[in-house]
Amino acid sequence: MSENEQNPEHFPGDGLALQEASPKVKKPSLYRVVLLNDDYTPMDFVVQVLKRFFGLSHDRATTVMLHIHTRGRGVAGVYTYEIAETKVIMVNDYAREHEHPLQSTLEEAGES
Ligand code: TYC
Repeated sequence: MSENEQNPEHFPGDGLALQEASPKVKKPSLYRVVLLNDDYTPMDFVVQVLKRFFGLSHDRATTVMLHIHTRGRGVAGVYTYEIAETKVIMVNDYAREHEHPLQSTLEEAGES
């Protein structure tokens, strides 16, 4: 037996300054998908986009569309980066396919 183990006053680690481990997991950053107003995209089309790609009810989609129409921009949804990026691509491709100028973009929203 070592001298230490025989000593009744010995506590393992006593007197050692231990540094806390740095956190291993990070809160995921969130991103807003923002739809922009324009003069040409039909209101019905924007409502359809908000329902189809962002899962909004008809009433909620109409409210958000009118907000964008009057204020210039509005949040369609908040997601982690890869999902938000995919939504932006899908909306912009869908609008282009239908020959409407509707555009969406990403905006950092902080962490969850
Ligand atoms: N301003 C368009 C119009 O008057 C409607 C519209 C709403 C367009 C929202 C884009 O993101 C948009 N037809």
